[in-house]
Amino acid sequence: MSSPMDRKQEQREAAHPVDPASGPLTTDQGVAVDHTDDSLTVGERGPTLMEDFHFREKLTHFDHERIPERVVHARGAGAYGYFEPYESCAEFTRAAFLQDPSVRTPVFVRFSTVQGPRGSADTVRDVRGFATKFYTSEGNYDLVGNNFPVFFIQDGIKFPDFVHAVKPEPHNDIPTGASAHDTLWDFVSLQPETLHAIMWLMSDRAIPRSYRMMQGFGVHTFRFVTADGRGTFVKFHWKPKLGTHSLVWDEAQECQGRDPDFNRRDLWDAIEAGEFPEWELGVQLVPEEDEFAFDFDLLDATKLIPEEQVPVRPIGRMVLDRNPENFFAETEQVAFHTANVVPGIDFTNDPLLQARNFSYLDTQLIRLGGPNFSQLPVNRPVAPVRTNHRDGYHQSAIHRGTNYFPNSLGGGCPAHAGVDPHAYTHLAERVDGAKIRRRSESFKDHHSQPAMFWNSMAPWEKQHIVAAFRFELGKVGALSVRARTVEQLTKVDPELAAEVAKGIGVPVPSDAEPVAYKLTSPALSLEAQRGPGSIRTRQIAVLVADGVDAEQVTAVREALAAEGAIVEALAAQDGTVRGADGAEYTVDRALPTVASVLYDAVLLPGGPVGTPPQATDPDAMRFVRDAYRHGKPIGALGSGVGVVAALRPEGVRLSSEFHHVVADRGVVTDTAQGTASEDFTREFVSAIAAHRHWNRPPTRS
Ligand code: HDE
Repeated sequence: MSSPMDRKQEQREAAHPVDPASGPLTTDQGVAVDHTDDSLTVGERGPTLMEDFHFREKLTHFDHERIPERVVHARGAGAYGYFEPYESCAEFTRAAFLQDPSVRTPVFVRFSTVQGPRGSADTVRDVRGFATKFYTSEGNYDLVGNNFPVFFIQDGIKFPDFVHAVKPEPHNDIPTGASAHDTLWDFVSLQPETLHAIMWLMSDRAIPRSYRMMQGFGVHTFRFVTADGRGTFVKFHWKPKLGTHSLVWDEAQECQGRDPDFNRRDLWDAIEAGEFPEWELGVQLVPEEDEFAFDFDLLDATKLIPEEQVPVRPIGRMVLDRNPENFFAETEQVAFHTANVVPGIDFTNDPLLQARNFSYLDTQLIRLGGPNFSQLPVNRPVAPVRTNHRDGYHQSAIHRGTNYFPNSLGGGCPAHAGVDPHAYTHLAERVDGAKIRRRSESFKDHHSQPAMFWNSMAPWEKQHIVAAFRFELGKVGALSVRARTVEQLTKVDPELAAEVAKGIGVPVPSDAEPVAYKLTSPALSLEAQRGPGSIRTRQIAVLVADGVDAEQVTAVREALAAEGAIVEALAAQDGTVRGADGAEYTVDRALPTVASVLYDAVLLPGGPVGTPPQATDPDAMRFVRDAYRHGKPIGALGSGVGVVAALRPEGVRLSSEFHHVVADRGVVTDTAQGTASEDFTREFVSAIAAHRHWNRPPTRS
C-alpha cells in the first residue's frame, strides 16, 4: 500500500483536472467559447439577449462565488507539510501516526486571527488559531488549537455570549479586529473566568511576529489510549524551531496599514523561499490516577499545567513545506472539527471541549453548504471511506450498491470493523451523576493562574501588559466598566491594578482584600521561549544612498545572508545609487514603499567622512528612529554611526576612535572606515538573534 504522503499527493493530482493550457476557454458544459469580451446583443447598441447562455452562466457563477466566512477565525493562512514522530509512542497511545519514525503523515495547518472578518489586518491584538489536520492512515485527526494555552470561558454554553461581546458592537459594527471596546470589557468585568486568557491577550503573545514564531496549544486536556485500553491525560504543545517572538504594540498598529497581510505574507514567502517552518510537538502526560493531584481541575480550560510541574515531552516534529495552490479551494474550504479523532486519542469531559464537539460539524454544514464537505480535496482523508451516508448537496461520489445496514443484497458490506485493531473504540470511562445545570466548585478559582502568569513575566513584559490594559480600557467609554475591570485586576495583583488604574483615570478600590499569589512558571515568559537564537529568515534593511561604501555593504550582506537572514538595500528611490568608488549599487526597494515596521533590524553602512548621506533623507531618519523605539537591532558603520548619533539616544554608548566596536542594548556601532570587522558582524548577528532590546532610553531628537 502507498504511504499516506503518496496518497495525499495522488488525491491532489486527481483533484486538478483543470489544465488551463490544455485547450480554449469553454463553458461549464465544455462548449468552446468564441470570445468572452462582449455580451450577445441585438445590433451593436441593442439590449442583451436572454439566450446568451455564456453571459448568464458567467455572471451567475460570479454571483455565487462567496460562502459565509467563519463566524470566528475568519481570517487565516494555511500550508501543507508533514509530521513525523521521533519514536514510537505505543507506551501511551495506539494512534497509528505516532508509532513509526519512518512514516510521515501529511498535514494541513491553518493559522488565523479570531475577531476580525476575512479582510481584516493580520497584526491585531488577538488570539491566533493554530489548527492542524493530520491525514493519518487511520483517518483524519484534527488538533484545533490556539497560540494561548488557556481559553476565555469554561463552558461552551457561554461561547455565543463571549463572541458577541468581543465582536464589533451590534449597532455600528465597530471595531474591526480589535477587543478595545465597551462590550468585551463589560463581559470581562462580569465574568472573572476570562481573566487568565485576558492576561495572555494583553501580553505580547497576542501580537506574534510571525506564525512561524508562535507556540501552539491544544488547550483542553485530552486522552491518549493504548492498545490495551489504558488512558492517560494529555495536553498538546507546539514549539516553533525559530523561537517564540512578538511585535511591539505601536509597531503592530502601524503594520496594520503598511502591510495588512504581514503574517500571511511572511508564511507564504518563507515557504516559497524554501525556509520551511518547523514545530516540535510535545505532550504533558498525567496518569489517570493523578486526575485530582492538582490545585485546579484538569477539565477546566482556563487553567494550564505549569511545565515545571509536568514537563513537556517532545514526541515529534512538523514541517510546513508547501503553499496551497488556491486559497479558496484549500485554506477557505478546509473544515476542522475537534471530534475528528483517531484510535488512540479520546476526549475528556471538559465542558468546553464537549461543546466544541457539537459546534464544529454544525458550523461546516452552513458554511460549506451541506453534509458532503469531507469530499473536498483539502478535507479528504487518505484512509479509505466507506459509509452508508448518501446524497445531499454537492455529492461528488457515485456510490454503488446498497445504502443500509444490515443488508444481504450487498453481501453485508460495508461490514462492521468489530475487533479490527484499527477500529475506533471509546474509552470505557465510567460516568454517574444527577442531571444538573451548575458549574463545578473545582472550577471556581479565577485568580491564582492569572496571577501566576503576571508573576512569571519579565519586567518589560509587565510594562507591555500594563500599557495594553491602559490602551484597551482607555477606549472603553463606560467608566463603570473600567472601574469594575480594575476591581477584578486587584484580585489578580494589586500592583497591576494600581498601574492600570493610574492610566485610565479610575480609582483603585481601597477596600480591596490583599492577595499574594506566589505561584510562578518561568516557562510562560517570552524570555524562556526565545529558541536557539538564530537569525534565519530575519528581514534586515540596509539604508544606502549615493556615496555609500558599496564594498563594505556587499561584505556585510554576504555575512548576514550566510547566517540565513534576508537582506534588502533601501534607498530614497528605486534603481541604483552611486557608490563611493563610483560604481552603481542596486537598490531592492524604495524607502517610501516600505517602513521600519516591516523589518527586524537596520544597518547603516558608511561612506566618506562627513555628513552621512542617509541623514539628509527624512524617510531614512524616521526608519531608524522607529527601529530604535521598537527595540530593534541597529548596526552602524563608519559615517553611518553619525545617523544613530543624530538621534541623540540618551546614555547609549556609541563607537568612538578609542572604542571601535561597541554594542549597547542592541545598538552596534563601529566608526572604523572600510570593511566591517568580524567583531562588528558577530555583535550585530547576536543583537538580531536576541530579537528585541528593551529598556532603551528615549532619543533627544
Ligand atoms: Fe473554536 N470555532 N470554538 N476554539 N476554533 C471555530 O469552526 C467554538 C475554541 C479554533 O482554521 C468555528 O470552522 C466553540 C477553543 C480555531 O478553520 C466554530 C467554542 C479553541 C478555529 C468554533 C470554541 C478554538 C476555530 C468557526 C467553545 C482553541 C479555526 C468556523 C466551546 C483550543 C479553525 C469553524 C480553522 C473555529 C466554535 C472554543 C480554536 C464556530 C463553540 C477553546 C483554531 O465552530
